[in-house]
Amino acid sequence: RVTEAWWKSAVVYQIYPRSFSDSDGDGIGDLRGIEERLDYLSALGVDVLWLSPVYPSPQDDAGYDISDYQDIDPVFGTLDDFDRLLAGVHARGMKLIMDLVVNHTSDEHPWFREHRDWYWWRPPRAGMAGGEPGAEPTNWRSFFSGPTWEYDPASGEYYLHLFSRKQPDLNWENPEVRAAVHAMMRWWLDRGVDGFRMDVINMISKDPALPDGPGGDGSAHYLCGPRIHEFLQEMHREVFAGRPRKLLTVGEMPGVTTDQARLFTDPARAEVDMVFQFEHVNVDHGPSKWDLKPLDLVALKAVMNRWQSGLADVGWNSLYWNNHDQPRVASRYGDGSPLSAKALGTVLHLHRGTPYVYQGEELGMTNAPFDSIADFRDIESLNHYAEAGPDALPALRARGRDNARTPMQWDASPHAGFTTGEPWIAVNPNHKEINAVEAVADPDSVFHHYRKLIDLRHTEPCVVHGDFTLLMPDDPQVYAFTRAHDGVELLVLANLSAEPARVDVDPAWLDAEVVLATLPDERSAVLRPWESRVYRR
Ligand code: TEU
Repeated sequence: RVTEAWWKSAVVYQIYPRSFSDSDGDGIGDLRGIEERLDYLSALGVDVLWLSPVYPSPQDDAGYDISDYQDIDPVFGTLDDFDRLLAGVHARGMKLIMDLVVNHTSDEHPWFREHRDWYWWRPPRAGMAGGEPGAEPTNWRSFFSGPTWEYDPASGEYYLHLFSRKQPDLNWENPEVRAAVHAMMRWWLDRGVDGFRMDVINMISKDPALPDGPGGDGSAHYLCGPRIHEFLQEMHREVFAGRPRKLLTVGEMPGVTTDQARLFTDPARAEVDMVFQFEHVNVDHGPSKWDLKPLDLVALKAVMNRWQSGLADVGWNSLYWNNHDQPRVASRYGDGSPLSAKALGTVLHLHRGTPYVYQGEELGMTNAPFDSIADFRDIESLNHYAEAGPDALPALRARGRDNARTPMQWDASPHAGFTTGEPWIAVNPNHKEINAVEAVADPDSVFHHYRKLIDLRHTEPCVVHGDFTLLMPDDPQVYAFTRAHDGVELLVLANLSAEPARVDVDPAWLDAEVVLATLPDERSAVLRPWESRVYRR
C-alpha cells in the first residue's frame, strides 16, 4: 500500500461535464470541450480534476443513473476522447478522478434485467395489493419526492430506489454485486485514472430488514449501515491495495458524523482518504432543504470548528462550499459580489483539509435568475414542484441544484462561449461581467484570488499541516482563526457581512506580514463589508 498522502497539499477542481465546455455545438458539454480548457485549469493551479459522470446514461438524473459503467455516453464523446483527455491532464502534471456511482444503477443497466437478486425486491405490505397507495414495503420517502419503491406488475413486487425510480439500489449484501463493482473499478484504474469520488457511498449497507422510519425517514436504516466499514475495507483490498500509483478516494456521505468520519478516514483502517460531510451546508435550512433560513454564521463556524478538531489527530477533512448539488456560495453565504466570493474562498482554503473548487466558483459565479418552472431542468426540482406547486418556486430559486449547473461562463459572447449551439440550460445573463476571459485579464479578479489561495497551499506548509484555532466564535459577522505549524503562525480574518466589523484579536497581528488581502488598509482593526485578509508571523 502506498501511504504517501500527496492529496493533503492538493486542490481538487470539480468539472460538471454537461455544463463545462461544448466542442461540437449540440448544446451539451463534452470531453473534447474539457480538453480544450486544460491550460486554463493548469493556470489556476489545481492538482486534480474530478469529473461528474460521463458514462452511458438515460440522463434521468443527469448521468447519476448509469446504464454502462465501462464506456462513455456518446453525448460526451468516446473512450478514445477519454484517453486523450487523461493523457492531456497527466501531461500537465495534474491527476483525474472519476465519479463512482454504485449505490444504484440505471433501471436501463443490463444488470437490472439480468440479475434480479442484485437489487432490493420486496412484496407489497401484508394484506395489501401491489400498486395500491400505501402498499409500499416501507414508508421511506425518496430524495426526489414520493416513495422509495416502484411497483413491478410483472413480478408483483416492488424495487427500492432511494433516488429516482430510474435509479434502483444495488443490493451489496450479494457478493456478486461487490465483485462486479470491484472489477469495474480496477478496469478504470488500469486505464490510468487516479482515484474516485464515491457517490453516496455510506448508503451501500442497508439493514436487510428494511424497517419503517419515523415520518417516512428511513435514513437510520441505510446511512452508515451495519456492514459499511466491511464493504469499504473489502473494496480497498480488492481494488486499491498494492497499486504502484498513489490514488485519491473521497466518499460522499450525507449524514456522516465526525466520529464516523474518523473511522472512515483513519489510514490504518484502509477505507477512504477523506469524506464529504454535509453539516456546513445544512446551517441555512430547516428539516427539509427547501425550508429556507438565513445563514447562521455562528453555527457555521461551530460546525467547521467541530470538523477541524474532530479530524485533527486521525483522518482528514475535505473542504467545499459548492458542488453540482449546492446553490452557488457567492449567492448563498455571500451577497453575490466578487468581494464576498473572495472572502468565502479565503475562509475555506485556509482551513485544514483538501479544498474542492466547483467549476465557476473561481469566477464568483452566482445563482441563476430563473423566472418560471420551465427554466429548471433538475429532476429533484421538477419533482418537488410537481408535489408542492408554484409556492415552491422561491425555494427552488434559492436552493435548486440547477443553480450550480448553468453553463460555465467563459466569455461575454452569446451563450458565454460555452457552446455555439443552444445550451441545454440557460446561461446566466451576468456572463457579460462574470467570465473567464475578463477574470484572467484582471489581476484583482476572484480567479486570481483563488489562484493565490491554491499557490499558498502549495508553498506554505502551515496551510497544509497547521493546527487550527477558531477565534471570536460568537461574533455574528467575523470569521477569524489561526493556524500554527513549525514556528509559523497564520491569522485569517474575514467579514462575512454587509456591515463594517471590528476584530478582537491580539493587536500585534495587525503589524505582521500580510500574505493576502482583498482591500487596501490591511492594518485597520475594522474590516469593511466582505473584506478578508491573511497574515503570517
Ligand atoms: O447526491 C447525494 C445527496 O444525498 C444529495 O446531495 C442529493 O443530491 C440532493 O441534493 C438531496 O437534496 C449524490 C449526487 O451528488 C447527486 O447529484 C445525485 O443526484 C445523487 O447522489 C444520486 O446519485
